Amino acid sequence: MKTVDLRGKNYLKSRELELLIKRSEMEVEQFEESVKNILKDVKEKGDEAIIQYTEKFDGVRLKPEEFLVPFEELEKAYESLDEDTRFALEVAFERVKKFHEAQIEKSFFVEEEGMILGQKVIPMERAGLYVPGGKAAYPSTVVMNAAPAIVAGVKELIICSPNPNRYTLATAYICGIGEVYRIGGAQAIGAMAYGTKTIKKVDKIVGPGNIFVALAKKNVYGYVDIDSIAGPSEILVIADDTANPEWVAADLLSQAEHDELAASILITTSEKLAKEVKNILYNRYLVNFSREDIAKKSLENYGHIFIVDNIETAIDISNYIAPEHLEIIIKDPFSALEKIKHAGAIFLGEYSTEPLGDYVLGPNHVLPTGRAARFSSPLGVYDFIKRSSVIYVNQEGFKRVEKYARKIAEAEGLEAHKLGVEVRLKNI
Ligand code: HSO
Ligand code: ZN
Repeated sequence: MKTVDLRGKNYLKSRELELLIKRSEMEVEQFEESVKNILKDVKEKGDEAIIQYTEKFDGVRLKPEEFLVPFEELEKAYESLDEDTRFALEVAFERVKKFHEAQIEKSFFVEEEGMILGQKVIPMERAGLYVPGGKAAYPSTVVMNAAPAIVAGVKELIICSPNPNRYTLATAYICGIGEVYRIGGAQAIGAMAYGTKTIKKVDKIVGPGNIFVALAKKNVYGYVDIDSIAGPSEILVIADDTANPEWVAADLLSQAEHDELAASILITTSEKLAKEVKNILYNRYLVNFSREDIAKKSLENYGHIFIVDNIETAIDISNYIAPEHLEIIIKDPFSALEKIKHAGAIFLGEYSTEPLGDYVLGPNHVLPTGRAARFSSPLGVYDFIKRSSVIYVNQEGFKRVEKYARKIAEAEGLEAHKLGVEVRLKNI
């Protein structure tokens, strides 16, 4: 973890900051070819291709009727969890759903003389949630992806996951998802996008995955909608001398433990805090730490402590980085809120630790990474709805605007457009 003193410097030009900004430019071309081939195969051969690739990559030969996890297995997984874990996941699901209810968008209609114009909000019919297999399968991510879809009114929600573990299955059960397929990788994305004999095509694919899954999602975009492509996690903590170094260090570590490429950044006005946080991280928390390897590499790769002259500078740098998670642990955190321009989630004050947000508070933990907070939002109900314009005009309304339409049709040289208006004019 690097400490960089930016006091009195042209901070936005610092080399370390540049390195952090460049972090999201991933090299992916090398896998593009093979992902495209897998997708093509799935499109052409359907279930047969799914069987082949599942055998090749996941080492299991499945019959099409074995793709679907029997409902009793979901029930069994649910019952296998200890009561406290089960309850915690149920509380999380309820809280996340409740929060997302505030995002529900209503249809609207405006009336003018002779016309009613509006917008009808309609949920997508069928969505697919990808859940990675193995260690990166988080039950909280199932909750965070499922809840907004359910609140939006998506009737058919399915999961694809290679070798789904019992947490994935139990959480599917808690979220009321009965259609879980034990397939993964680019082939699962292909199945959801194009449909096969066994797996019905979806309208939208969401959820995290490895590089193959991410590339496959990019490639099927247009056939179906997708969520954004998530990069490695990020936390940026802005803290002054009132912050507790143990708490700050723990929060930085909570991102570092996700991924070797995760970025944990502290920007502080306090030299003392900078020193203490680093000391606690390396001499206490990282000693005998279960995910020491990952966290250490992440801190070495992208861990930074920036010391700055004042909180305004800290906010300026944070806006430049546009972090996925931003914690503001200063004397009056609300005073900073107005100045924050780009961040996936903003945690205010010392008790608002990111893990609470990751799991139970309610706002979504699927957030824009790699500076995408400059132009995108947390996953939400709005990602699972679409809008249709509604148009009604009677003779009165027609008369009010018809001549303008005719004029524009003339300007565009579109004769039949003009005709559509003229044939009605004769009736008046
Ligand atoms: N912090 C992660 C989400 C997560 N944390 C899942 C624990 N489980 C990305 O926002
Ligand atoms: Zn997390």
